[in-house]
Amino acid sequence: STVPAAKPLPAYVTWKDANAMIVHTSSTLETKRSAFGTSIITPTDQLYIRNNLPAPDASIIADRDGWAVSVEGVKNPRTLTVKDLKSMGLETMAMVLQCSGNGRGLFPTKPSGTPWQVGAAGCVVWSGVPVRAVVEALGGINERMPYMTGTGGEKLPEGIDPKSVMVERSVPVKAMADALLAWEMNGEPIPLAHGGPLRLIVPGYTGVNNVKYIKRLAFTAEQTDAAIQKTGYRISPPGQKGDPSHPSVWEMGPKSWINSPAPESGPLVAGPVQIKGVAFGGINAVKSVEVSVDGGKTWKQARLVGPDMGRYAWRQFVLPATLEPGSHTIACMVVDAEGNRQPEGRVENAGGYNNNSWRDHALTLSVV
Ligand code: MSS
Repeated sequence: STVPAAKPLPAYVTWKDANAMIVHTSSTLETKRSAFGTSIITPTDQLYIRNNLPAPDASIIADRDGWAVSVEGVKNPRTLTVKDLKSMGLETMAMVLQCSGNGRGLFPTKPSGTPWQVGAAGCVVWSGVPVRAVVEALGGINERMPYMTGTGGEKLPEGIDPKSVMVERSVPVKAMADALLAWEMNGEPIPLAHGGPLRLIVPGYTGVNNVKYIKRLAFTAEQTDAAIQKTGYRISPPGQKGDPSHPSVWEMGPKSWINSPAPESGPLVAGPVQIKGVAFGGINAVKSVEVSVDGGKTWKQARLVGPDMGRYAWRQFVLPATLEPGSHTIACMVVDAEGNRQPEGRVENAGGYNNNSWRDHALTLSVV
C-alpha cells in the first residue's frame, strides 16, 4: 500500500489531531489505523471528514437553536427549529459512521476516487430527537411515500444546475425507525465540519446518507433526482457508472479490521502479541469475530472486549497470539446477529463502494 504524502490540516479543521489524520485532500481526511486506540468511541478530533461540497459559513452555528428544518410529506408539514426539536424527544445512540468508499484503496482493481484504507469510519455517539417522534407529532407520513429524503444546507455554487451538485439523499422509509435528527455528537454540539447545527443520522446506512446541516426532511414518492442519488453512489459494474437502475449505496454489510499491530508502526518483534481491531454488523449487531494468523487457512474465536454500545456501534475484539519471525498474514471476519458472515471477496463496482472483503482487509506483517 502507498503512504500518502503528509499534507497540513485544511484551514476549516485545524482543530483536528494532525498526528491521527491522513489528509488526502481538503475535503477528504482519514483516521490513521494506528490512531484507533482503545476507546470504543472515536474522538471528534480524530474522526474522518468527507465533504462533497464546501461546508456552509460558520455563521450557521452562531445560533444553533435557531437553525430550521422543513419537514414535508407528513399530514401537517412544518418548519421546525432545533429549539422546537429539543422539546419533541431525546435519544442517544452510538453508531458506525462509515463512508461508502471506505476500503476503496484495498480493491485490487483500484477504482478511481479517494483511496481510503480503513479510516473513513468511526464509532460516534449522537444525541437528538428520533425522526419517528417528529413524524408522529406532525400527524404521520402521507400515504405512499416509500422514501425519506434529506437535503443538506450548503450554499450551492451559482450558474450550475443545483441538482448536479446538491447533497440530497433518499433512503427507504423503513430506515426512519432508528433515525435521528441530531444536534450533539460525542457529548458536544456537532461541529460544523460534521454537520452542525443539525444532522440526519441513519444508523446502519453508509456515510453519504447521513446528511449534514440538514435543512429539509421530506417523505417522498420517489428518490431525489439529485445527481448524488440518481447517478452517483450506486453499485454499478466496472465501466458502467451512472445508471439510475443500479442499486443505491444504502445499508452497510458486516465488516471488521485489525488496528493493532499496524503495519505503519514498523516491524514487530517475535513473541506474544494482542491482535486487536473493530467489528460491526452494518444494520445488525455483532455476534462473533474470528481471527486468522495464517492468511485465512485456520481461524480462532476472538474475545469481544469493551462495552456493548448497541446494535449500530462497533465492538472491539482481541486475540492473543504468538508470532514467530517471518511474514504473517492476519485476517479477521465478523458474523452478525443474523448469522451473516463478512464475505471473503467484494462486489466489484465502478465507484469502489462497500468493500467489506476480509481478504482485502488482511494485513501482512513482518516479524523479526
Ligand atoms: N452531508 C452534506 N450536507 N454534505 C456532504 O458533503 N457528505 C457525505 C455525508 N453527509 C456530505 C454530507 C459523505 S459522502 C460522508 S462519507 C459523510 O457525510 C461524512 O461525514 P463526516 O462527518 O465524517 O465528514 Mo461518503 O459515503
